[in-house]
Amino acid sequence: MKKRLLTFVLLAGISFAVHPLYAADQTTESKVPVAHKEQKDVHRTLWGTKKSPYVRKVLITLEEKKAPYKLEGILPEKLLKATNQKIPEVFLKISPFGKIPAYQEINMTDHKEFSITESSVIMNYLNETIEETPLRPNDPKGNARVSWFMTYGNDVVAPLTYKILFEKVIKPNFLKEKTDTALVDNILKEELPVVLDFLEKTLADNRAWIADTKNFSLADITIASHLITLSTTGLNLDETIGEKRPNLLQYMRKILNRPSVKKALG
Ligand SMILES: N[C@@H](CCC(=O)N[C@@H](CS)C(=O)NCC(=O)O)C(=O)O
Repeated sequence: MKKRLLTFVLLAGISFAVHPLYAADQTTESKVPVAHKEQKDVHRTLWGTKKSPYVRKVLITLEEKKAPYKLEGILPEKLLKATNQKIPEVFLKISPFGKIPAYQEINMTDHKEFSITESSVIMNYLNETIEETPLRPNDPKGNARVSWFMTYGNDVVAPLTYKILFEKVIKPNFLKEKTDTALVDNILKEELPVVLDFLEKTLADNRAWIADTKNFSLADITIASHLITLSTTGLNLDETIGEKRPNLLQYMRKILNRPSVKKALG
């Protein structure tokens, strides 16, 4: 019964999670005023593990922003419980549902604390409050495309890649349950190819970045973070994408070579 509840909650988490041909006058500045001074003396802590695709999204964002931060290693509450580990009270304060990632910052000037969960919310907050390397374009259309691909990544890509992670890694290693290999095979043969074909078609349109922005954006971080999950489950990412999707292959290689991504994965 306990196991069933845990499985349900984890799967519910999935559904929560679940996306330079640009106008010449595109600037890379965020329209949202940046709280420069306020953000200078801020201590940031990210709670989670590098193995989580949602934590990965925030880690890459922090690295792109060149923002100092501390990664406080922790598993989600459900997995801590399943493995009889202590759940720090402070973690539940900043992450009321015990999910990761959870983000916390302390302003060292006035000692005020702020915390928030939900990977996309954290990413947007970091982008709005840290001036370095804007990760959303300034024009409304480009910005809307970034939001669209972030949503597609979280609502369509992640439920598939996370299910594979759940079956191949979480179930055998944490829940002591067997992998449903038929389910994984079906995702790999039937469901994932539809997503990969869509991404290939999108990139074949001669665009450098998934949301057709001039620069790397939160959309790229979202899509790539969820696809990288495949390699953390023991699959070969290149082989899974396949030679018949050359644009997606090249796109993922380009992203995997970014220092921010290397650091987030390292
Ligand atoms: N929508 C959330 C999803 C986060 C999420 O589901 N994280 C997983 C770990 S990868 C988790 O904490 N699962 C435990 C749970 O669902 O209780 C986000 O984007 O941050």
